[in-house]
Formats: sequence, C-alpha cells, structure tokens
Amino acid sequence: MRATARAQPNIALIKYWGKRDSDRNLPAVGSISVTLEELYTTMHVELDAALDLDELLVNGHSAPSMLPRVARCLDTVLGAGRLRARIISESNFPIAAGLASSASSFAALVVAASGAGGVERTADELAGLAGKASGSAARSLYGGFVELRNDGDEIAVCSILDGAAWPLRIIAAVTSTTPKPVSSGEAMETSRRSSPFYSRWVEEQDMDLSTARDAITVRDFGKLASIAEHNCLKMHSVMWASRPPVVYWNAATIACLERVRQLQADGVAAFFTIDAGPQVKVICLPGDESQVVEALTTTPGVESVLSSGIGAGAALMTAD
Ligand code: 2P0
Repeated sequence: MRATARAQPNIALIKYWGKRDSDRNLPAVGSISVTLEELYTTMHVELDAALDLDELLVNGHSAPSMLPRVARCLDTVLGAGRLRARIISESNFPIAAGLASSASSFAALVVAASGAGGVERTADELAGLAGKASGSAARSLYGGFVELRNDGDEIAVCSILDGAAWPLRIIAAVTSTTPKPVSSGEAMETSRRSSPFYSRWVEEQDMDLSTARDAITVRDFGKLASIAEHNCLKMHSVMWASRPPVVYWNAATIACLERVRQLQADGVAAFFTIDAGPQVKVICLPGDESQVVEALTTTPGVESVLSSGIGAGAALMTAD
C-alpha cells in the first residue's frame, strides 16, 4: 500500500510545444530529450483507508495548489474509486524554475502510485500515464537520449541511445527562480491559437527529429548542436509571435547565449537550449565542462549553476 520511486528531469533537445488534443494531453509534435542524472525527485505514495482527503507535502511543505493535478494523476493510475493517499515529494533542485520538475515529479508519481497499488505496468504504459499528467514527464520514464513519438493515437516513447554511450554534460544556468508568468500549457494554447508560425513549427518538426536522431545515433556533436539550437530558437519564435506574446527570457538569458557564442568561437564544443523559462542549459563534451561552468558562473545575472550527466529512467525504490 506504499511505495517510493525516483525520477530525473529531462531536457528537450527537440522540443514539445503544442497539443493536438488538450483533453487527452496529446502533443502536436514528437520530441527528443536527455534524462539527467544528478537531479532527481523522490516520490513516496501511501494509500490509506483512514484518510478522507489526499495529502501532499512538497519539499516539507503542504502544497494544496498542486494537489488537484496530482490527485487527477492518481485517479488515472489507480482508478477514480482509489483510496486516498499521503504523497511526499522531495526534489534536490529548485522546483517550478524551468528545470523540468514536473517531468521528474509526474514520472516518479506514476511509478510510486502503481507500486503502492500493487499494479505491474510496463515502462510504455507508465510513460503513457505520466504523459497524460505532463507531456514531458513521459520521457523521464526512460534513460539516456529519449524520443517521444507522436504518430499513433497514443504516445510512444523509446530510448535512442544510452547515456553511457555518449556521456555529454548538461550545465544549467539559473537566471531567476521567480515563478513563470504563464504556465507552459497555457502558453502552448496561446501559440496554437494565435502564432502565425505555429503551423510551420508543427510541419517542420519531423525533419528536425530525424536530423537529431541521426546525429545522436552516430554521435555527431556539431550536427546535434546545430539542430538543437535551431529547434529551440524556432520554438521561442513561435511564442514571441503569439498574441499576447509569450517571452520567458530575461537579460541574463541573452547574456548566457552570448557567452555560449564566445565559447563556440574559442573552439569549445557546446550548445544551448532554453525551455519554458529563463534558464539556459548548455550541453558540452566532458572535457569542456569546467570551462563552460566558469563561463556561465561569471555571466552577469546568473544566480547559480548546476551540472549533470545523463542518467537512467524512473525507478521504483521500495514497495510494501
Ligand atoms: C519540452 N516543454 O519538450 C518542452 C519545451 C517546455 C519547453 O514540455 O502541459 O510541463 O504538462 O503537457 O510537459 C513543458 O511542458 O507540459 C515542456 P504539459 P509540460 O520539454
């Protein structure tokens, strides 16, 4: 009746932006990500017949505003007639700060809830359930380089390459920890409804996915760098051209991009990507990590810098 699971956030190299079915939370486009290693969320779920209401603690604090979404996810995993649950979530990195904590949280939640309910599920089934709660969470069920395909009625997720086969480093520059002005779900809908670039974004995605998949398979860093930066800037262009515009960047975000351009000019193999927030993630070869960390740490406006390798997918830790 209780279980603990752990999952890592993931960073998209080819982005998910837009839904083709909001009710079922089906993405309009496929995406490719890397699952991180050192950052993680530990989720404990305990089903208790004595509870009248679900209880949620996030990093030691009651979190009533997050409870409805968590409760809906538990209903999806265990059925609407389930027992009420005590849910304890702990993340070792800033949550709601553009570091994909919803991905690690919902991936860990579906694994822990299935464990607590004594339900055996395949990683694909768990990915489908996590994706209903948060599209990017489906990718955190798998480790390494992960692709979410969008060609059927349900999403399908698979690992393209193990992290050990290409041990890149991911450095995140945190430029602000204030909550984002608009949620990604709402911003995606604004883009779909009003951005003149949205249809082109969706049309071109298969081409970008194919280029990135090929680059990862043969471990071509330059090719992956070029398509990932292009795909990221294209996604933000879609947002900027929406009405009202959605701009997640701040001055330090731009300063980090300029710093990455300088590093590249100096021959450092590094590229950037930015999600629905102002943080800049830089992907580099292990030998260049200290130079990238130093460059980002000294960029004006950067509050902190986190480093990670590429890790494994979500896992059940204990169940009894
Ligand atoms: C991604 N993002 O591929 C993209 C890039 C943000 C920018 O997935 O509405 O929290 O819960 O399905 O997964 C963030 O959106 O969205 C996201 P929902 P999610 O990582």
